[in-house]
Amino acid sequence: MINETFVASTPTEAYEQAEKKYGNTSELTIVSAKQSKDESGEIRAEVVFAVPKALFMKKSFGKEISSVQHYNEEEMMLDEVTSMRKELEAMRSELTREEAVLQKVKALFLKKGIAPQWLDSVLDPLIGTPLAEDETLLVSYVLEEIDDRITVRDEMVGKPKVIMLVGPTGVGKTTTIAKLAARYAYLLDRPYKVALVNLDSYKVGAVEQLAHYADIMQIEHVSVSAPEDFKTQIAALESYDIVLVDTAGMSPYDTQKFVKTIEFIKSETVRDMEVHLVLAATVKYEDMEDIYKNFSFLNPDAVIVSKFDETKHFGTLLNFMLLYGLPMSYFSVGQEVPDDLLPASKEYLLERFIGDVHEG
Ligand SMILES: Nc1nc2c(ncn2[C@@H]2O[C@H](COP(=O)(O)OP(=O)(O)OP(=O)(O)O)[C@@H](O)[C@H]2O)c(=O)[nH]1
Ligand SMILES: [Mg+2]
Repeated sequence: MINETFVASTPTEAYEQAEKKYGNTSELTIVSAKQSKDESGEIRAEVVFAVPKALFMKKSFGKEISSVQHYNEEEMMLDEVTSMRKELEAMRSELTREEAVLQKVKALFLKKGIAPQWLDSVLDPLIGTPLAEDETLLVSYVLEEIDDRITVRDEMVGKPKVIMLVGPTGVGKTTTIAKLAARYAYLLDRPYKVALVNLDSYKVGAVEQLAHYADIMQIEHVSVSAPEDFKTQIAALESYDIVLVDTAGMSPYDTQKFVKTIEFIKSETVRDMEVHLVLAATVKYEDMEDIYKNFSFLNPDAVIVSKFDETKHFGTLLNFMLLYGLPMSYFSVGQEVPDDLLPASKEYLLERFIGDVHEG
């Protein structure tokens, strides 16, 4: 309750003032009433009413004090909740947009044959960055990452060496050996002295296939049937700049004998020996791991990509390079000996891959 004093010349007038203010006086209680004379002798009546606080606030200031407070608090809270909700919605829509862009780009590269683990390793750190909001930028970024991570091995013909080609059956090892022989012997800045060694003796017709190329090119050619003879043969070819060794194509399930042969040869050979794994560009995703398992014991120095002309899709091949980090040395781009061989080039491969990616 609030004690409110009404002053008038008579108590009746004071009462009337109270009545005027509050409409009716049923909620008011008279606390006191007194009459006195002021200095000029005028009568002065003072009536004090007890007025309920809410009523007093309402009639004096237009609003009840408690409802003013409530209104403000409620309004402030409501405002806060609304703005928080707006912020959350903005964040959520940003996240869902980012997520959608990331998923779309990931799906695109997955479809092209790039492994999910590799894609995650590249895309995850980008969550929350502006790159993740723009599909075109993100695609370019992934392509640049691929470009950064694949490598090419320079053609090093400066010093004498033995180059052995290994790889699955029918990928083009013998054909590539013939192309390389022609390249080194006739097509570079100067002719190199080249010899061919055939370790492929347990395949019918293998010796003849290589001998045929050697005869046409008039290049020295020997065939080794027992691994133990290999060392002697290589030593006998010491005066040659480049000795190219053809090996038997092995199905992934038939490698034991081959493994023993090559391990023996690697440990016995005194000259520098490079091992190039021949991998067809048409390699199937499911076969990749087996191929790597079967040939990684030889620590291949590089990969020769064959049958480049037989596909438009290079994702699986790129995936192999990304996962195993091997450099590429040559691309075989057709059956023609010696023309269809190129030194490996990232631009050449990526140009084709990018074309494929943009086709969607
Ligand atoms: N289209 C195309 N065909 C190729 C390429 N390289 C090789 N070939 C063909 O693939 C087939 C097998 O080639 P080879 O060189 O005998 O393969 P290989 O790896 O020596 O085979 P094995 O000794 O049996 O393991 C032949 O018909 C070649 O002409 C290429 O780059 N593109
Ligand atoms: Mg062969």
